[in-house]
Amino acid sequence: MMELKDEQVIVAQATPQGAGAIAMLRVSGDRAVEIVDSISALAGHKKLIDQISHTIHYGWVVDTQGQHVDQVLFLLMRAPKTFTGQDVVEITCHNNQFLVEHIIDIIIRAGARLADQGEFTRRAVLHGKVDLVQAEAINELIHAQTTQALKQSLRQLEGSFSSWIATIEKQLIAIIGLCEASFEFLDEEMSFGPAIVQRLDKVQADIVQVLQTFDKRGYVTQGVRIALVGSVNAGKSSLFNALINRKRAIVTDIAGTTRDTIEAGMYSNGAFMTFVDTAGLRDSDDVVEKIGIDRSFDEVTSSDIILMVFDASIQYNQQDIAVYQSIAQKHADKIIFVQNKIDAGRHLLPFLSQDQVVDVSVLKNINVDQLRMKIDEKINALMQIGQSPCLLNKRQYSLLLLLEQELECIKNRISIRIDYELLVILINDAISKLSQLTGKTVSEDALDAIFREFCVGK
Ligand SMILES: Nc1nc2c(ncn2[C@@H]2O[C@H](COP(=O)(O)OP(=O)(O)O)[C@@H](O)[C@H]2O)c(=O)[nH]1
Ligand SMILES: [Mg+2]
Repeated sequence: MMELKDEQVIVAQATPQGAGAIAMLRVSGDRAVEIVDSISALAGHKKLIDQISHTIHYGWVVDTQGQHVDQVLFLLMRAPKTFTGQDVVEITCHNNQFLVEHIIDIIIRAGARLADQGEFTRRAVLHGKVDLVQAEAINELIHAQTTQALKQSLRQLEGSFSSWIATIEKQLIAIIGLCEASFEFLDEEMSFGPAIVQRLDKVQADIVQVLQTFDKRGYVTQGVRIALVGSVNAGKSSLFNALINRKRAIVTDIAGTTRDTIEAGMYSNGAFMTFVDTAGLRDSDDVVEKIGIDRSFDEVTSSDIILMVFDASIQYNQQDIAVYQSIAQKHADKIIFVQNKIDAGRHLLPFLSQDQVVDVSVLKNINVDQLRMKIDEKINALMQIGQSPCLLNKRQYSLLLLLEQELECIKNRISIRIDYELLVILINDAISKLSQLTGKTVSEDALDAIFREFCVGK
C-alpha cells in the first residue's frame, strides 16, 4: 500500500553539522518506533515498542550485520504529545559527521526517508500542534540576531499573535451575527448599519496598529544604522572610535583623512547597531575624497539615525551653514546634533538652539556617555513596538494589509446601501484571510514556500 507523504517516517539531524560533543537525530512517523527497533540493540534486550512513552533508553545503533555502530540514547515519545504530533524517537549519538551520516543511512535503509526542509514543523502544523504563525515564529526564533527579536519570536511561539488573530476573527463573526439578526427585522425600520460600521472601524483600527509594526521589523531583526556626518575635521572619526570602543578609523588633524565610509557593528542593550564613519560634507578636488563625500550624502539618506557632528571651536562660513541647514531641515527626525571640541570653544550654528545640541569633547571625554544615552533613546523609539502581539513578516503583513483593505471596501459599500446577505459573504471572505494566516486554509504551494526557509532538521 502507498503511504501518504505525511505518513512516511522521516529522519534528519536536528543539531547543526560540525564539531561538538553530541548530535541529535530525529525520527518521526507512525512507524518510527518500529523502524528504530529494527536498527537498534537496547540494553537488557528490551524493545522500544514495549516501553512507555517519554522515557530514555540506553543502547546501540547496529548495522545489518548486527555490528555496533555507536553507543546512543533513545528518547521515546509516543503521539500525540510530541513536537510533530506523531510517534517520535530522538537519538542522541556521538557527534562525528561520518557516524551521524552512517546512522541516518541505516535508518533510511530500514524504511525511513530524509526529511525535507522544515518537514517536522510542517507536520506539527498538520497535526494542530502549532499554527502557521507559530511555526514561522519557531524559524524566526532560531535565526534571531538580537535579544529583542528573540523575545518577540518566543512570545509569538507561545501564541500571542495566534490569540490576537482569534479575537479579530471573533469580532468579525459577531458582525455576521448582527447581519443575520437583521434578517428577522426586515420589515421594520430598524438599521444595523451604524452598529456594524462601528464594529468594522474597531477591527480595522486593531489591524492598522499591528500593520505598523512591520516598519519596525528591520530595526528589531537587523539592527539600526547610525551615520556620523558633518564637517571635515569636526572629530567624527574620533567620536566613531569612542562609540565603538576601538581605534578603528584613522584620526589626524589633516582635513580629508577619512575618504571612504567605514562601518563597525556592535550589540548594546539587546539591540544591534552599525556605526558608519563618513568622509564629511565639503567640496574637494581629490577624486577619491569626492566619491567618499558623495557616499556621505548617500548615508544621510539611507541611515536610520544621523549624528551630525560640528566643530564648536570654529565659526563656519555661510556656504557650509547653508549645506548643513538644508540637510537638517530635510532629516530633522533622525538627526542628533553634536557639537564636538567644546574644550576648545563654544560656537553654536546659527540655525540651532542650545537645547537642540549635545555638547561633547571626545578628546577630553566630556559628555560622551550622555550622547550614548541619547542614541539609545532614539534606537528604542525606532524599535518600539509597544504591546504589539507580533512582529509581522512579509507574508503576514501582506495578508493583513489585504484584509484591512477589504474591510475598507466593505465600509464604503455600506455607506451607499446596506445588503446584509452580501455583507455576510464579504465578511466570511475576510475571515478566510485570517485562516490563511494561521494555516487553517492554505495551499500546498504556500506551505512549500514557507517551509523552504527552514533547515532540514526542524
Ligand atoms: N580639541 C579637541 N580636538 C579634537 C576633539 N575631537 C577630535 N579632535 C581633533 O580633531 C582632529 C580631527 O579629528 P577627526 O576625528 O579625524 O575628525 P573627522 O575629520 O571629523 O573625522 C584631530 O586632530 C583630533 O585629535 C575634541 O573633543 N577636542
Ligand atoms: Mg574622519
